[in-house]
Amino acid sequence: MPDLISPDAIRTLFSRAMSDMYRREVPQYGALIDLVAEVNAETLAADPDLHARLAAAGELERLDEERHGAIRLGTAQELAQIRRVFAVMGMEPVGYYDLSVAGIPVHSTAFRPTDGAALATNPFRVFTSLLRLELVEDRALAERAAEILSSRRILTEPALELTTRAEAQGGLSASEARAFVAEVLETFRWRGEALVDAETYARLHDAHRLIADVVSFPGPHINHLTPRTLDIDAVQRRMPGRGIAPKAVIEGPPRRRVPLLLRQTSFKALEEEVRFRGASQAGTHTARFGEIEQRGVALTPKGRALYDRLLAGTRAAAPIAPDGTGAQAYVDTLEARFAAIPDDADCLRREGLAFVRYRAVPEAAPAVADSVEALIASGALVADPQVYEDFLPVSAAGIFQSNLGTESAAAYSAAASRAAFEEALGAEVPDEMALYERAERDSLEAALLALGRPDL
Ligand code: OOG
Ligand code: NI
Repeated sequence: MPDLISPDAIRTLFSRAMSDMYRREVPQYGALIDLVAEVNAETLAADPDLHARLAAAGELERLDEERHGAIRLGTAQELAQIRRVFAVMGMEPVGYYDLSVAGIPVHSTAFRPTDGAALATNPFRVFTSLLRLELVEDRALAERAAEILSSRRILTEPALELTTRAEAQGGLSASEARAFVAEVLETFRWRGEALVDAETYARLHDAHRLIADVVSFPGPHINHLTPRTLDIDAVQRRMPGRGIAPKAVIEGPPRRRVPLLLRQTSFKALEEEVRFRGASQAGTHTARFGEIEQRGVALTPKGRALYDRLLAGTRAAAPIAPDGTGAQAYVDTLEARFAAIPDDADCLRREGLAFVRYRAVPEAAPAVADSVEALIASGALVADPQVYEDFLPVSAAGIFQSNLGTESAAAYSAAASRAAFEEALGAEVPDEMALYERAERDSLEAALLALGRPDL
């Protein structure tokens, strides 16, 4: 039996290899990484409190490593295989996202680490979408697409073998892990060789650009990798200076002193050369793009309901035209409406709007304390905001739409189908809320124990 390395170490190898590959494939990604590193360093230098808070919560180490990617899969078999591959790296499916309401024929989950230690080591996540051919009206075209997809194999033989070995052994050795990462990288590499001829591509593209992107190529090329910034507004402002054109508005909540959930912005997909089957001349496809994110505190179901209501109200009151007209009015409306959520970490906790993670500072323990609140007031019990580790369906739809160029797409009438997604995956997708709840509860229990007050 070989010496096995941890799934966290394999995930870090993989996340770095993906980043290196994407840097070579999409030079603008490298420019964005450099810009984000610069803004993060400036933000930390200008805000010693933030620096101290992130350091104490163990969040500083993960910052430079932190990124998420996105892939789009064609079949249930592909999704089931990818689940096994990600499991080797300690990534589990979390959450169900229905994008059909925004006119995008997919449903999705996020593969990510779930326990606190693994998240602190490297929170690499992959937003993974599965094409829903049943939503395509042109049934003949849907059948043709299914046929094309049925013959492709997205994993190399060695990748499959090493996945099976990891399952049998309960992990991989260091050398096996290196081989595994190199093989799995092949699945996500961009290949300009289409599986289809130009005419089939055009028909798929006319049905939906996303369908052409999923079906026409040999595998699920990684379509973006997203670094985490501490100040998304600063990065957005400086992007044009680096030759990068961002979308009109930042998705998600407005700028706040205590950042909420997730804010994201992206730059448009690149036009890339493609060789279609049987064609003498190269064609083009727009596939890959760039994105940045700023992560804030995870909201409780109560906080999330408030967020969803305020966002929906803003979108109805101040819609943005596909050409970006109305962006400023939208931002103003968003900021005004979000005043309904307190912008103070302690208020958010006390009002049950945000999830926290507790830690003990025994040196500060008071002689007497008759409640959790008293311990918090004394400084012996600290409540750090829990980082939101997931995605937001409305934001994800906005990101899809801006890089697909389908801002005005009408919703599909079919309902969400979590059950069908779980069947394809071969597993249930846990609700993300349960994970934050458990982390809060477990951390409180451990901190009270450390303070000698398990009775509270
Ligand atoms: C995924 C778009 C969603 C996010 O960060 O919300 C996304 C895709 O375009 O495949 O990446
Ligand atoms: Ni993304």
